[in-house]
Amino acid sequence: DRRRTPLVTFVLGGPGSGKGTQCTRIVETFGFTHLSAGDLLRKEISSNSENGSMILNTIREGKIVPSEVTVKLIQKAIEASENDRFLIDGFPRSEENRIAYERVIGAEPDIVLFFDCPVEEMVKRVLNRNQGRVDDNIDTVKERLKVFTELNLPVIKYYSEKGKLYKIDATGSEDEIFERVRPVFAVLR
Ligand code: UP5
Ligand code: MG
Repeated sequence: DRRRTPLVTFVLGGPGSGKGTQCTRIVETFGFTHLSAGDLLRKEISSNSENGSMILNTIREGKIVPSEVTVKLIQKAIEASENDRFLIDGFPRSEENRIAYERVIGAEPDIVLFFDCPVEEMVKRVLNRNQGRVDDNIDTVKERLKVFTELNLPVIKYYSEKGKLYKIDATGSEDEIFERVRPVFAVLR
């Protein structure tokens, strides 16, 4: 049977800092289940749910979807999984997100990764991605960066003060970055 409290890692960093890319590597090596909050929200849009158009507009503007919507999607995904270790990618994006998660899930994350990447590099990666995301254009990227600085950095600071933060230099090749991530998980039970 699975542990009553799953092992949760929050994966944070600005737009294009490489959260999704590194999560794929962590899944392959350490057997986590990857829950990207952005992917869960994009799935809601394509499934024509009642919140779909609100979510689409919010993402297009680079703003944050109401906490209750995102937390519910994360909770459902955790409950639907057999796994007992999760990477929650791109969430919480604000103190309000963080508090809503802790209230609903009833636990704090075990580990918080922060992919620290220079702004110019993040912009370059996002604009080169070319996968048709409605928010991968220069205007939305500027707003995403602003929201990141104003609302997400305080969350990162909070976990740093709690001693849960692992700040990873997110420059260099994907392999080089993963070698900085590996030691965080290599010591896990
Ligand atoms: N790439 C990756 N690593 C590289 C490297 N080392 N060198 C060169 N290139 C590298 O990577 C981005 C691109 O860079 C890719 O093309 C990759 O190949 C390349 P990726 O791994 O996708 O970076 P990631 O950090 O995941 O970037 P992403 O754009 O997904 O981050 P965001 O945080 O902006 O996007 P997310 O999907 O999490 O959220 C989108 C929107 O959803 C938000 O703006 C918000 O409106 C909404 N949202 C909420 O409202 N609430 C939530 O909780 C979550 C999302
Ligand atoms: Mg991503």
